Amino acid sequence: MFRFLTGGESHGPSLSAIIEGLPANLLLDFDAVNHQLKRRQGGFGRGERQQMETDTIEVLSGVRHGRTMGGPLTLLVRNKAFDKDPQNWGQRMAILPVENPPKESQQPRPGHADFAGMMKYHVPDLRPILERSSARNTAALVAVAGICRSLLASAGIEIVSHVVVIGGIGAKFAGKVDYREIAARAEESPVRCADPDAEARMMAAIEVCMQEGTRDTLGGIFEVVALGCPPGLGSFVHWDRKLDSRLAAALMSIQAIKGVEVGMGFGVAEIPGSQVHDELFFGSEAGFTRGTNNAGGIEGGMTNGEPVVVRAAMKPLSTLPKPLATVDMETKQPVKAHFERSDVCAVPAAATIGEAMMALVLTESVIEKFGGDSIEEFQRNYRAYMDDVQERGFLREQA
Ligand code: EPS
Repeated sequence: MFRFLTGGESHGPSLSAIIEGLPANLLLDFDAVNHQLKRRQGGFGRGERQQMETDTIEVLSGVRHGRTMGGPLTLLVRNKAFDKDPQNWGQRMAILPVENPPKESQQPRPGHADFAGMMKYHVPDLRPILERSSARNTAALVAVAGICRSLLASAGIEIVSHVVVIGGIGAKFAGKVDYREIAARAEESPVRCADPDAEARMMAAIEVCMQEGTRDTLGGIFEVVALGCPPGLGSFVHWDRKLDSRLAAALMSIQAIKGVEVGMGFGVAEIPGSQVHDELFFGSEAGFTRGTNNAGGIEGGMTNGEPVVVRAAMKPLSTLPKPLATVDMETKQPVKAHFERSDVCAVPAAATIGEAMMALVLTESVIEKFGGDSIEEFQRNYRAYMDDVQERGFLREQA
């Protein structure tokens, strides 16, 4: 069984994770994990915090000579903000009691976890709520997923992403979509958008929100695609074994995500079934093929061999530079919401976090399907299954 937990606060000493259930002897690539962490920190519209951090992992257990040993992996991503500003965060986030802790905000941000969190955890200020609810924790998730990508690669799975909307400005693609090409173009784009025209307009919109008079935040939509998934990941037999249900939960768990679509998504409500479902063909060269992929690679809660396509909508960040009206939790007087600093737009970063969440779900699914205590056993099981599928006419070359 694959499982993991993360720990850590945004301004505490570090983020951490313990991962269990990866097969032994899996060769890891720590540079590749650090590259994923760097991608998460990037994107036009990110704030000052990212200039303070250079997120990298430290591995404290479970690995020997670059390979997993079968026991739990312990990972650490240090918060440089904590070390760089010990006077401030050393006091605010001290593990041991301090004599005169600095006064903290009691002015919850509409849209953030602050208000409900203060009720739920019976605390007098925002600090304990904003620290753990912060999207900073996604660095730990990206680190875990970065490790998992080595296992996914051994099962032929690659995960890419791109941004399709920022602040209402949408990318347009003509003709058949080549996801690798789109991902390569997105990787070069400051807003992770593969359409140059939309990219320019998205950046202009973010720039407007950076200006003093018009300061604001912007949301958007990103698309995450898994290429090379073997057919049959997930299952139709129970609600919690359906792959689309797991992916929706995983994507929805990212801070600020308000909607998730699989394939054609909400578009299926607009047109008749004859235009929605992906017809099946067979050719002696190509094996089974489809003309379309409106299902987003998932039918009956299982991968069908097509690219798995998921989109998520992110709301504009609720830490607003021109704060909204709120109420001081102590005095009950109307005040402006808490603001220290914020990203103007984190949609490009969220796309890479979406990749990570998909990687975590697919890791769980491939381990369920192929199992094995060692990577050798895992790959034997994978190959035996794929040989069987291929013998029955299925070729898994994907667009
Ligand atoms: C983030 C770090 C945080 C926020 C952001 C994500 O840093 P700080 O709180 O020091 O500015 O910039 O967190 C949120 C969006 C949030 O809602 O809390 C990061 O590393 O991604």
